[in-house]
Order: sequence, then structure tokens, then C-alpha cells
Amino acid sequence: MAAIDVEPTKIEAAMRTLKLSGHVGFDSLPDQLVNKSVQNGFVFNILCIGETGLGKSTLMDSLFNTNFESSPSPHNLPTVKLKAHTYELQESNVRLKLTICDTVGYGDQVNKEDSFKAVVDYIDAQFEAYLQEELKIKRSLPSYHDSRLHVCLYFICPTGHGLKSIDLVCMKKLDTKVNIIPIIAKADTISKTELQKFKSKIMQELQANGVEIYQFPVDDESVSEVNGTMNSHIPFAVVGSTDFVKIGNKTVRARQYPWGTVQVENESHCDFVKLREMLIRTNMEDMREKTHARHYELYRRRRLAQMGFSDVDADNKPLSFQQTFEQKRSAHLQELQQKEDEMRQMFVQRVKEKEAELKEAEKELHSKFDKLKKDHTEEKKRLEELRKKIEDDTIEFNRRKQQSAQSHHTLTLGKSKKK
Ligand SMILES: Nc1nc2c(ncn2[C@@H]2O[C@H](COP(=O)(O)OP(=O)(O)OP(=O)(O)O)[C@@H](O)[C@H]2O)c(=O)[nH]1
Ligand SMILES: [Mg+2]
Repeated sequence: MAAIDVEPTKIEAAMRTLKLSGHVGFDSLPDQLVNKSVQNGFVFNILCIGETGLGKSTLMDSLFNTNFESSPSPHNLPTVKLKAHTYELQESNVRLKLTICDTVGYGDQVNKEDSFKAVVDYIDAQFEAYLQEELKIKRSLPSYHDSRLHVCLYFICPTGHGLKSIDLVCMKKLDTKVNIIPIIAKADTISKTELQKFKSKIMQELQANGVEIYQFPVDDESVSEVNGTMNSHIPFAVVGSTDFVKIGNKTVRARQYPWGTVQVENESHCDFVKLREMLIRTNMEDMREKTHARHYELYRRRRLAQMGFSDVDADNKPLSFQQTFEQKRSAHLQELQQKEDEMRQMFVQRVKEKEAELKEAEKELHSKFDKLKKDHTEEKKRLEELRKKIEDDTIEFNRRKQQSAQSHHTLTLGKSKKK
């Protein structure tokens, strides 16, 4: 078809800009898009990585202003596991299918070397499921529940001393697979001056180890300023709480201590509001988009290359999917043919070997039979001779017996005549 053969550059060359003389109506396209998206609802998947009891569930409850009713995890698991829960949330007319995926037992093992493996496998499994759906002939992506993780909140222990090696190793392994936002958990346990030092130490360590964390995008003018400023506040120091405290005439989410109250949504107390602003209110769509266009794309490219697909041939010349498929198909058929030939040859060889073996056995049997036959004949001859000899002996015996009977009779007769 000629239309397919036209190169993109040629299409552009033939393009002209025209002015409309009246209202046509395609300026409603963005609205149509918004309506359709609202109708379909949205999906957002959060991965929370952090040691047991670091406040992951409490922060999720605080962020979405609800109670996800999660239960505490055990501390003595032999391996790290991932637990995902999906919730349907609605705010005005916007429906959000939210999945929160939690690490269970992270950092609890004595040997923490493989702690990241379960997480990497889980992320890859979600990419793989999406890829398999995409590769189906009859695919249903619009109704498919996309479980790919859009963001990873990495909970850093508020030690004040910098990152642990498990943090660095894990984030390094994940930085090409998911948008990472590092956060300092339970930030109410660090003093104000320590916190600043802690934050810059963490950033230094991340940089020194080449860990790429998610940067809020600054290319969109409407949010570039706020995103730019927020990028300099990473890692956010957050506090979560499920308790509410009355302050003045307002009830706020807070943590109460004997010496005072930490308000979760007070910006001078912690960065919770900044995190919520960036994660939910400003950049949720960017994270969804980056997951698809960057992380999933990378996974897909690697997997297709693994399966033997490529956009170029050995000489770096463009190759279509169909060409690659046909090449692979013919190579596969050739391989099959070769295997079939090999198997046939092997079969013939085996049959020949078996035939020779059988012939040898037959020969052996024949010679055994001949020997037996010869032995039998000799035995028969010997027995015949023996029989003949016995017969002769019997005849001789009978003859002698008769002879002796006769001589005895004559002798008796002679005696009686004398009387
Ligand atoms: N000081 C302080 N304590 C917190 C904070 N967030 C949560 N906690 C407390 O830490 C404990 C554990 O909180 P969770 O939210 O259950 O922690 P988690 O990480 O979900 O724990 P697991 O799911 O069991 O791994 C609870 O007693 C919380 O009240 C915080 O920001 N500061
Ligand atoms: Mg929890």
C-alpha cells in the first residue's frame, strides 16, 4: 500500500497550515479526553518499602485521609514478601483504583543481601503481566487492571547517620524500574538541625552511589516552579498519625507527646504536606506516564531483545517486527528439520546396531544348537551301542541259561535210569 510506504519526512513536507474561517469544534478534544478518562476512572499503584514498623501504613492512612485497616507485620519472617491491597476511592466524580503494596519483613533477616530480590521480582512480574496482555492477539488493555507500580516510597530509618547499605543497594537495583521518592520516616524523632544535616548526607550518598531518584518534572510551565523548589526538599521528612487532636477550634491529624503536639499537616512540623502535594495533587499523572514511557519501555525492550527481537539486523539495517518474526520462524523450522534429520539418523543407526546384535545372538544360538545336536547324536550312538551290547549279553545269557538247563536235565535223566 502506497500510504504505508510514505516516509514521515515526506508527509511533513506535504503539510500546510490553514486558517479556519469559522468554528469547527475540535477544540473540544481536550474536554472529550477528560470526560473519557473520568468515566474510565484512574489507577495508581504505590510501593512502600521500609523496615517493619517504620510507619508505612500510618503514612498511607494519613495521605489518603482514610483507614486502610492494615494489620502490623510479623518481625521474624525468613524472607521478604510483598503484600498488595487494592481499594476503590472516590473524590467528587473521580474514581481511583489505588493499590498499596507493602514490603513485609524487610530488613528483618540477619542476612539482608537478597532483601531487594523479592521487590525486583515483584516489579518485574507486574511489567511481565502487562507485556503478556499487550502481546495477546485479543487484548483488552482498556479493562485490564494495570498493576505496574507507579511510585516507590522508600522509607528511610530516622537514624540521623545516613543511609544503611540495604537502602543504597535496594534503591540502586530499583532506580531503572520505578519512580523512587525517598522519605525520612518518623521525622518527629529527629531534631531540626540534625534533620538538615541528615537530608544532605542522604542526598550526597545517593549521588555518590549513582542512585537516580524521581525528579518532579520542571518542563511543564504551570508546575515547573513548585516542582523545582520541591526537588530541593527531597528526601521529605514525614510524620504520620491515625490520631486527631483539637487545636483551637480545628481537629487536626497529630501525634501527641507529653511535651507537645506534632501536627502532620503543619509545614513547620514536617514535610507531609509537601509529599502529599507532589505525590497526589501535582505529579500523579507524570508518575503514571513515566512508568509507562520510561520504566515499562525499558523492561519491554529488554524482554523483546531476550526473545530475539530487534529493530535492526546484524548489519544495523532497519528490520520490521514481521521480518524478524519470519526470520525467527524459518530459523526455527530449519532447526526443527535438522533435529528431525539427526533423530532419523540416530534411529537408523540404532536399528542397525540392534540388527547386528540380533544377528550375533542368532549365530551364537545356531552354534549352540549345532553343538547340542552333535552331542545328542553322539550320546544316542553311545546308548545304541550300549543297548546292542546289553541285548547281545541278554542273548548270550539266555543261551547259556538254556544250555545249562539242558545239561542239568540230561544229568537227572541218567541218574533215574540207573535206578
Ligand atoms: N514517632 C512516630 N511514630 C510513628 C509514625 N508513624 C507511625 N508511627 C508509629 O509506629 C508504629 C508502627 O506504625 P505502622 O504504620 O503500623 O508501621 P508499618 O511500617 O506499617 O509496620 P508494618 O506494616 O508492621 O511493617 C505505630 O505505633 C505508629 O503509631 C511517625 O511518624 N512518628
Ligand atoms: Mg503496615
